[in-house]
Amino acid sequence: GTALAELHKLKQIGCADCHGTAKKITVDDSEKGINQSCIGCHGDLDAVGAKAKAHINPHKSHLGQLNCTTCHSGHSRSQAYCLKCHTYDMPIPGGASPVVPLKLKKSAKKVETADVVVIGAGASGMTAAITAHDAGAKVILLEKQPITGGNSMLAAGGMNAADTKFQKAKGIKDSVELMYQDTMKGGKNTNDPALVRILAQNSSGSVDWLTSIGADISDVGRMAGASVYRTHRPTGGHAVGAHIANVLRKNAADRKIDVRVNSKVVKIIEDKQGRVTGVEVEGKHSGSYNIKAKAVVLAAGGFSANPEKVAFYRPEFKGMTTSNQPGATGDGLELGAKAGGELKDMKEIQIHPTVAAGSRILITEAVRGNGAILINHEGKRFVNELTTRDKASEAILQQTGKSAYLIFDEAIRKSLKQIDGYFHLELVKEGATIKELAAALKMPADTLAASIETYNKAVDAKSDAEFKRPDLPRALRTAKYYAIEIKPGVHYTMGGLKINTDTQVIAKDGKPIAGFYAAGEVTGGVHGANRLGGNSISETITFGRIAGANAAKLAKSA
Ligand code: MEZ
Repeated sequence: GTALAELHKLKQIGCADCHGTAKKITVDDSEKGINQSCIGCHGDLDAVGAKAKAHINPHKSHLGQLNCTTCHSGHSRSQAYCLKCHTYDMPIPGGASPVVPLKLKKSAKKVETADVVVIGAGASGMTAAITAHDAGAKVILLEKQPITGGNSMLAAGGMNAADTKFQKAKGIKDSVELMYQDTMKGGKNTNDPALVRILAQNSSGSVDWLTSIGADISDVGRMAGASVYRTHRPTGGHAVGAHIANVLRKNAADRKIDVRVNSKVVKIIEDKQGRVTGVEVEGKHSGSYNIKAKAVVLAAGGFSANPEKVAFYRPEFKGMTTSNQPGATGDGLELGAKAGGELKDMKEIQIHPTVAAGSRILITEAVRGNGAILINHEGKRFVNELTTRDKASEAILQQTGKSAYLIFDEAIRKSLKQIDGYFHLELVKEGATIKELAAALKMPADTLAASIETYNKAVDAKSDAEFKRPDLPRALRTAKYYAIEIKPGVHYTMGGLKINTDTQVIAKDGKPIAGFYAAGEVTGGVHGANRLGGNSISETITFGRIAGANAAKLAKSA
């Protein structure tokens, strides 16, 4: 194989064309300079994507604007980032090259300074960084992955918030108290009540904040375990995560916040009194360096994509697929624990009932929220589709093949834009009639037809006597009819670092660790034993804002 640098040379494109003419070639960890060279010749991701003919187009993906070097490497093997989760046939120039990493001369270990360092560039981290910056702090945001967005980028269904202007405009009656009660009940009352109060009280303000910085979350749907329509998402029912990640990225870029990808924090540094004073970073090209900071915000996410860690805490989940991005390995939890933080609820790992069988693609709960039903291989309904995730997953695992089908019709398809993506990914089976769909699924047609008929009558009667589904938004009567085979998969880790309502990390002695804040999935306590769908994005924005504001306040007072 030939590495990309060699392929360029064959076309008379020399080192200086990509790296400039400086005597000593240096590449920054985020590879910004080299990416500008790629774009200068080839055009940006959108321009290249527009030319591509592939059905699954890596230049036009849900990940948004990536660096070219996320997939293309000049001196070692290139590989589409998509293949870390998907199994498409996705050849890439330089993909067969031998791995001979270029040895760049690393400079002597340096020490930088910042007011606030944020670890992890998912929604919590980006929100904290933007908030701290807006409060006047000099911020450095560090991300170990080659792209920003974290797991938030994959969030599908929406963001829960109570008593918002969008609910009011739609005549939906909700309250902070009801969101609090639903969240506590969903978490089996093991949540930290003070944190749940903060989540519910600030949720509407967080929707306003996101809207004020350019997000569209005006559509409101319903998720399992919620008493009312409370899940905010983009108009038409597009996925929330990719949209929010793009808005946060743009806001960070517009403010010229120092965001560094390929930059892994390997240690949180403390002084003799146990006060957090900075971080040690391992940069992809620059090697090891330290950043001295007045406050550190840890927002490094959970560990659903770390099968060993999942199996350690929950042996029964061994071998299960995950819906998470590859960086969700839980290193942040270890960093926080080594810096003295107490871990709680580590065994509380959430299984999402509907991951497309044989894949890592989450089929959003919003499909059920908008009316889809769950049918087993024998053609029968078997559960209230809007029960909490733990109960729905348990019910699916008891069915033949430990899987089931999500069944919906054209009306449901049209009600939720995200569903188009599942067609694009060829996950959907269909039939012009229920009989045809049953044939495609090799399922007894009479049983399937009878199950759908019984369900439709329940919708007409506004009462589901069989399974007590609390919301029956649509009967399934509009051809075509569709099915996606789903299996439960590891989706979210409720446990993590103990924090207080100011997002300060709490040590084993029960006292806050000075200078150390945490927000998002790396923390434990907000969700108790079971998180409600839509509460994660809500948590990331609310607690990210609190962490950013408090870190900046501390930094400015120091
Ligand atoms: O919060 C979630 O995990 C969520 C809404 C997932 C989904 O099914 O879309």
